[in-house]
Amino acid sequence: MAPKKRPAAADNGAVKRARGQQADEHFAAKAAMEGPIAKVNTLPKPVSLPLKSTALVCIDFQKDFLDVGGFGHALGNDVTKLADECLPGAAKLLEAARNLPLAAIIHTKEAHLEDLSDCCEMKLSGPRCPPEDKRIGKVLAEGMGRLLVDGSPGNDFVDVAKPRDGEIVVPKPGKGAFFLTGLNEILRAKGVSHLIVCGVTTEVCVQTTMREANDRGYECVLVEDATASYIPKFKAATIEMVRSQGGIVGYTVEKAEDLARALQAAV
Ligand code: TIU
Repeated sequence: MAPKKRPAAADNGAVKRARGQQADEHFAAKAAMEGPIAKVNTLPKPVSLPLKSTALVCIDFQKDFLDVGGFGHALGNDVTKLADECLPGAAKLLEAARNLPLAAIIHTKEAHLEDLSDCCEMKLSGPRCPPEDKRIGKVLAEGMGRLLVDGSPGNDFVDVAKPRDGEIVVPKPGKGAFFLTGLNEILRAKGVSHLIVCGVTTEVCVQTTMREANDRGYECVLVEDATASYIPKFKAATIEMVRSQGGIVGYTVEKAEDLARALQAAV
């Protein structure tokens, strides 16, 4: 008897509709053709960054991840080495970006509503959660307030990476900054094609966001000394992954200082 043929996925109406959506409604803007263009010594090959369509994206530089008594600590991590590893680099990027004609400076924060209605059950109380008193919405250390809850002192940005007037803050309920946030619409409205990416933690929110961005057509540059992980070998692995296979997720640059100099040289 001839084996039964499985219907091709494309026969399924829903799949067809999803595939047929106008892709360019979701894609990054085209790279700016006019204005300064920085040549940056990235890996796996050099990248050209058109300043007018490049945004700096700072991911989750929050006390919840960098300070004792925050969410990262509640998960059982040693959080004490993160700040020294990535904040000096982040400060250099922010200082440079604030003096350049970039398209935007974006700060994301992993932050849930006070009633936790935007926190899925799995993240709130699922089997992979820490013990009950260390979960999202609980207080681990008095001065920090409720873990990962918007408006709590511990959910705020660390001083070095605090947003300034005119910069965009994007609260997000997930690890990726594109999920349930409107970030894509913000970037598209500002004509962004390229992202300079820094933040914590490298293999969690940073990598997830870069993968989301890459699928939407944003060219991403990850800045190695402006990102950090609780688990150093995961940071190293992420950097290698991003630039493997010809740059499957994007580009990497070792030093914020070198990137800042290349941006400044272009104007
Ligand atoms: N746990 C961990 O490494 N990170 C997170 O939960 N969030 C971010 O990376 N921001």
